[in-house]
Amino acid sequence: MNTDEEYMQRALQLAEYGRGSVSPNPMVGCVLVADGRIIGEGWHRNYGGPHAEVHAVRDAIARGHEALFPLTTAYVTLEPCSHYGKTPPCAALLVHQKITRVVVANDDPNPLVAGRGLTLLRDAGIQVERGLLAEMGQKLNRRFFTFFTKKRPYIILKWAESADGFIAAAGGKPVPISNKYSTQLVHRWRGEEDAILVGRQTTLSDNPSLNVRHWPGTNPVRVVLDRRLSLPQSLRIFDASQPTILYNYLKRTDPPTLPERYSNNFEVAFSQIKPGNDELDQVLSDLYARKIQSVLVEGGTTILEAFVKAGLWDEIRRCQGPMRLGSGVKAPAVGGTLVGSENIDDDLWTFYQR
Ligand code: AOF
Ligand code: ZN
Repeated sequence: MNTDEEYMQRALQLAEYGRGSVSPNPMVGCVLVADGRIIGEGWHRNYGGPHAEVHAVRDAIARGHEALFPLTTAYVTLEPCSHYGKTPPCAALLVHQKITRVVVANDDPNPLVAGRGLTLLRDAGIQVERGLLAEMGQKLNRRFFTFFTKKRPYIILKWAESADGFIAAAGGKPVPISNKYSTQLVHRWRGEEDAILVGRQTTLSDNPSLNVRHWPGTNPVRVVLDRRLSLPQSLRIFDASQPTILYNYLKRTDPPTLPERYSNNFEVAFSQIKPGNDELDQVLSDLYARKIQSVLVEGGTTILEAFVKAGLWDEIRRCQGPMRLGSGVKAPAVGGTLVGSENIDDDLWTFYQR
């Protein structure tokens, strides 16, 4: 006989199998238990596909355990949904199958659900318990939860600095600071987030592609702050190989009325912001409206510092390379709580959370 906690742990483990294929949906797992044993298991496998509860119910039926449903507790990592989305409501399914008790880790912050799933269950006389291993569930779907509760993408700041704390040489000249294994890691991270953001100066001096090359993965949306639209079209960000949004003061235009120099480039979208102290908020609100759940901020210092100062970040991933530069552009100061560190060859990575 296992405890509620152990079953929820199993549900969280199942949820994890959805990583990489369910976004922007959350990873969700479900375990059905009757008579002290697991009669069915499931997880949300891919975006647009059946939810965790549906897979678990089907699994139990396939194993011939349908008759046990009136004795069953469902352990679900997220509040069962109440809406007709790409699939019918999971809460209705559990009611229909006469499940007697439902234990959830987290409430669903999606306004389409937001408590209605639990109400639907309770109204049908099902015993509902919330918050079991809630912290683990929060961590698992931290992008999803941040997006809906803070109405902005989950923000990860990432940079590499020299052993003596410089992010670039004097004059902003880029110098390779981290090793090739760190680069590979960064490319993996790029594939894990919806968007990647850089400023004008970095775009001009590094001419970055902002894509995923050294690891399998999906390219993120490129987000570039180019207030006066002064970046030359010869830069890689204009190569139309992946969606790119340019935040600027000048115009919000979309094809086919793009300015002449961008006219062949339909992957570039323009989004207007107004000059002011809240420019980052404006950018983040627009990204939220575009349903971008997470953003990796890759620099440069001015942008990174602006995010740090405004308290607009959720994670910092800092790489310290072995060499000393002696002078140059100071790296931003880290904040928050140190949550881990890792040596990758001669690079030291430290991870912070707010
Ligand atoms: C559940 N079980 O396994 C998941 C849920 O577009 P849809 O129909 O797939 O709905 C997506 C929303 O449903 C998602 O934003 C979240 O609120 C909820 N996800 N709910 O009961 C699941 N993945
Ligand atoms: Zn559902």
